[in-house]
Amino acid sequence: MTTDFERTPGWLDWYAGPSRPAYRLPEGAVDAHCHVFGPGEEFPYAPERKYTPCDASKEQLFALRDHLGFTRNVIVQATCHGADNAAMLDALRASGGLARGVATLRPDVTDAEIRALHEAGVRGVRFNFVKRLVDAAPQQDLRDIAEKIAPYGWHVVVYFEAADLPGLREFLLSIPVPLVVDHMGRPDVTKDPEGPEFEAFLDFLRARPDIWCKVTCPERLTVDGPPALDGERAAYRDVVPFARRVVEEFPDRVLWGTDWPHPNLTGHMPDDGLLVDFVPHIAPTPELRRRLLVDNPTRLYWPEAGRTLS
Ligand code: 0GY
Repeated sequence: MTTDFERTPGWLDWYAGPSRPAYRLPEGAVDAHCHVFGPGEEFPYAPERKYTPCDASKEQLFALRDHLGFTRNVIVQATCHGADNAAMLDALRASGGLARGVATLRPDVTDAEIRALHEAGVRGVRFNFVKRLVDAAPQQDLRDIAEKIAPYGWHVVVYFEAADLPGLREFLLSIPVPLVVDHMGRPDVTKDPEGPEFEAFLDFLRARPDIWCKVTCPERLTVDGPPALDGERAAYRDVVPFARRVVEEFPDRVLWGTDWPHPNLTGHMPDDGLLVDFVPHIAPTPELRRRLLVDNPTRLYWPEAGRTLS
């Protein structure tokens, strides 16, 4: 076990000074998947964590939001903070209503605690099934949590890898609230985007009209590596056909976010400006981009404001 002051070996610092995207984000765009980490001295990392990140504060996140041209953030609880949502809540409170949150809960959470989280801006709970990040939770615990959040209109964010979908599919489809899938269920992008594995994922999205998908994390999924600055700020090309299929088939149920500060990347740390430039490659029309970046996340996280929010 590492201490708060020893980072996991191989961990890279987040990319300071990202470029300004060539693609100009539409007014009201939401970064619908990002994190805050610590600072560890104020918000200690969880004893059960599988990695220790570098600190990544709310001030740094809000500065990135403004630099890239986003209006709002959805801050997702990461496993290194376990079920202690304090750092995320602190960021929500400091955001002046410009951030919503996704929490991690224990099954014994009380209704009063959920109500307080809702008032602070939490709108979802995350179930993480990625084995390198968490020990498996009993499905009954997850069912209990889903039932407790249902009256608040929250959704469940699920993070799993493509190989685990067949075993999880039935359980996930039985969860009685909307689902949001992180990072397209982590497809193996060396496989055919029209092949059986990704088709099984699309079939999962087709199974219920309230399953949403984050078409995020080309920097995690790529095997070709980061884009070369070849004059057109090239996208993560091997990931594009996967994300584009999802955007085109489910234009009203897709979300996008940076995943800043990119936990657990050891190969390369992405330039968030270049990540934003991935978006026009996967959402090729202004209408698709408006839905992906503005309408869909606003409907899910700020439904009271609808499209009048600017
Ligand atoms: C992500 C991805 C990762 C980490 C976590 O909660 C987490 O620690 O989700 C990952 O390592 O793939 O979206 O933050």
